[in-house]
Amino acid sequence: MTTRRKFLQLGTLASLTPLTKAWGLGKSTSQSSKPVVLSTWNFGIAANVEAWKILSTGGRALDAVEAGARVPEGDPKESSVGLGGLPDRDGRVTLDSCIMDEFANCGAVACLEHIVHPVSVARKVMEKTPHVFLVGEGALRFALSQGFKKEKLLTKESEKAWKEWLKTAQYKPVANIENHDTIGIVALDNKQNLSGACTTSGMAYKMQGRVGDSPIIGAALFVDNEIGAATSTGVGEEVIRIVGSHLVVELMRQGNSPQQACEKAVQRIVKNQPVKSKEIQVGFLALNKNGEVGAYALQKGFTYAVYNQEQGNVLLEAKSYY
Ligand code: SD4
Repeated sequence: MTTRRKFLQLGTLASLTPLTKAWGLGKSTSQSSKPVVLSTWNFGIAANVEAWKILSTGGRALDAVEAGARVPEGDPKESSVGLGGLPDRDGRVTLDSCIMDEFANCGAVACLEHIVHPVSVARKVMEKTPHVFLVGEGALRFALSQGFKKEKLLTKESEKAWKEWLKTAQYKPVANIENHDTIGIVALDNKQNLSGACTTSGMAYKMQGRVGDSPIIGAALFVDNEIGAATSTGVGEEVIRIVGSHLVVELMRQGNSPQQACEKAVQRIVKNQPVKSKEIQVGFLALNKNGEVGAYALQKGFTYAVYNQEQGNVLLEAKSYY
């Protein structure tokens, strides 16, 4: 797993660039830098590379975000997304994912087991069913009917970590910011269309059946093609309480820059949870129609990757409230 500690050693992989300089954050410039893609955490760099192959050749943002999310999903070394994700307290790897396009079409799955690429199942829900959201056994059955293969997602490493955890079985549903990471990815394509996707294995050792923000449209992901797109990571319960990504997009609609919108959403969490917010991590990413980006988190250490033509693929650290 690439931890945020290792992020500090990633100098050769991607340059750390001061946010305000590189991305014009906070400016109300109409200067367009499309296409652009941004993704959460260090694995955002690799996710962006796949997304960029599509965006840079004139492809659709929807295809780009799906391709990007599939990267950490399929990486057994990432213990927080798909294959190799840390299990719930009963040893079951259950995945949550959603996707949304420029027409407000959306699809989602939650508590999905045995499928390496839940984002692609979410897309099938969006495209092949009259529904938005399938969960558990029904989601699995649907995935299998669409040709997805049933696989074992619990790797030796994850099983070992789970067995170690079982010795004390201490569960604090607060951020231990090393025990969960989610791929959230939003993109703007050449035609100026926006899309986004989000996938996670959720909080490690969660209660069976627990679902966080990641598959919930409006919470961990929202796209409004007139305005912008947003995604979140961190303790999902706090994001759900403020319907975070929808809030960020609506704040942009009111005239806030992506950066201001992310900051106001995080401040809302602090206002709701003045004590708890000191101990947990939540981060937001936002992208508007002009290709401007924003990022903000409760705590230090929220990294994300941005890729566009001018800057290439850069790993940045978001500013934080604390
Ligand atoms: C969840 N938001 O299940 C996810 C976890 C996460 O970084 O984002 N971790 O609550």
